[in-house]
Amino acid sequence: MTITSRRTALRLGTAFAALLGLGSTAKAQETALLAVSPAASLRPDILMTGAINREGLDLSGSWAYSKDLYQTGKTDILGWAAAPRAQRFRDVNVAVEEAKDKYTFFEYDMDRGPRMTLPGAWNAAEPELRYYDGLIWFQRTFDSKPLNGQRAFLRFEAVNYLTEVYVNGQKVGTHEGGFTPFTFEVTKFLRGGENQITLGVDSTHGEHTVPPKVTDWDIYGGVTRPIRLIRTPATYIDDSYVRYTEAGRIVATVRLNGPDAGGKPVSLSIAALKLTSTATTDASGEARFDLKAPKGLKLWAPDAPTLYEVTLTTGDDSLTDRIGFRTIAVKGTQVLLNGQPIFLRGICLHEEEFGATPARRITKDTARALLTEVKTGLNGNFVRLSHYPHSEVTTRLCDEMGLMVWSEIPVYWSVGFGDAKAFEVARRMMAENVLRDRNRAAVVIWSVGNETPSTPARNHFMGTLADDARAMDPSRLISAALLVHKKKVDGVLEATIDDPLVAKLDIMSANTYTAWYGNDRLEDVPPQRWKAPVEKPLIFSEFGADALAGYHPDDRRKYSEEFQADFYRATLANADTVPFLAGLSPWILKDFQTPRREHPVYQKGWNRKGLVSETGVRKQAFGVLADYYRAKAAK
Ligand code: GCB
Repeated sequence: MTITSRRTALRLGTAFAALLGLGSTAKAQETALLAVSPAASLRPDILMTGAINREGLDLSGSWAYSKDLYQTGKTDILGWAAAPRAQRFRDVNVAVEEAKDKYTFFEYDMDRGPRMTLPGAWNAAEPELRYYDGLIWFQRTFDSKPLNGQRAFLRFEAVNYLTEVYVNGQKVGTHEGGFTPFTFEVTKFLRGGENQITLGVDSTHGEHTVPPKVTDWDIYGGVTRPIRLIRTPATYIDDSYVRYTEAGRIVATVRLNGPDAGGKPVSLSIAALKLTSTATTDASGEARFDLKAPKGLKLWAPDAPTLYEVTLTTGDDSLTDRIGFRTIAVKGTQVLLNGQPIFLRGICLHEEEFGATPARRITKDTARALLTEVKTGLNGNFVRLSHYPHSEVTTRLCDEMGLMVWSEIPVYWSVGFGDAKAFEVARRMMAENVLRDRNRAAVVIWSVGNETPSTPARNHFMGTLADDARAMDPSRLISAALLVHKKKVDGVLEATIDDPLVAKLDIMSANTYTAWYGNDRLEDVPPQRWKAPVEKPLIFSEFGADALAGYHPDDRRKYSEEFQADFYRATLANADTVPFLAGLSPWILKDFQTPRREHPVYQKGWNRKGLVSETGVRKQAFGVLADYYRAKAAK
């Protein structure tokens, strides 16, 4: 399929599925809508919100690994249980066992196998793993001191995609989803001294997964974010949700986990505001605070991203977080931050650090390098963290640096909208994302997905996600990057947002590539008309054109820096004509890796729509957008 026909297909909704050979699936989806379990059932038993601020044993470093493309460590031939000789998670020393008896043999040995440094996607670890898409086992040991009544947890910030966790040969749990944190209690699995941890990580995607198999980004399989062993008292603070309301109040919900969770005092204090309060948990372990915000409180905003240290204490457990207070709302076609209209001067970002061989190694430094280009380079105040939850390091840095965030889950293109498994996975992912980041002032928008064809099944699926997000966090806005219908009326392009999902959204967002995909030309872009059925703000959630850094042919053709700059000029001129436009997040800050893009001259495995190259070289369009945002900021 050509790119043009893909675009057309996307615009035609179900026709897209037909083109991908999914016609019958799409039809089946039309018939029955999936049952919706209560949102409360999506909440993991253990959340450990803010775990990043707890002390812990960091398991980053060298791990043994074993490739297992045919999943022999999980199942043997004909679907039988895996043969013990292939079970990588066993708590044995293979060489010692082999030495005992000449008939004993194994078909793996983690100790004598290769090693990889984690965290970091495996793509970049070894040339032979560049496009590996399957199961890999990881193993290491760590020491644990006696727990003496404490509890122990393994906290995973993200593993892509399906993870089985074993401690000392015993299965601890399974998690699906490549971008959200999960925590397993391992109190009863640990022993004093040396312990072994094994992970089976399967990167494959298919009809039940979120995202689906085909995306426009790299595989990035493996352990992409840190893993830590965390200890807590028997009863500890598992979750907190602290926010500022339009009525000028600081409202918080704190949830304890443990044998003494009910009827226990919890204190909340913000030393810089001289604010301290105590509340007692109810029988379910939840304490609520509703306090008048002191006069001196400085609200968080991109120009002044004030954060306060908020400390929660109960019994022997105490947790401090840096939290900003602000409100976000829509009024008519405007977005209001702290009650004032604000234009979102943004850009999209994939989770990929600068460099020729990225591995999704997001540290404070690699995240800062990207975000500084947005904040000071482009004069931005907003990032769309597409198309999945990015590292907590990034959202916390956005809090610090003053960048509003659009946070999204990978409900992307042809997810199985009629598939109960995909529905459950997506809903859990949304819960894990919202519950992780609802204390981040920077996060202003939860997005329920990107470029999905409108069908009853999809509207139900994504509408439920919008309801879920609102139920868990009524203090933020909901959006989704939508497809728009375009046609020429009297020779002028008309783009209409007529997606029924809009009813569930606070902000309409449109991905628009007029004059890149399709047959339209640059001169068609500035006069393009935008129509919407309702009075809501619109964001251009994507627009962009590929350009190879350093490519300057005389005729300003596609793939040249000049074409990309002209494309930006044309689309920004069009943006200026849309009265209900409240923001922009063009596609994209940096060129990024994707197996979809294999033009041997211009792409070579990279989507070139970055305003900077993979190594950070700015293209001409960077300056066009930076000037536009500078002028917007001055207004
Ligand atoms: C889109 C997708 C994004 C792609 C981009 C492109 O609409 O949302 O994931 O990478 O277009 O470059 O085509």
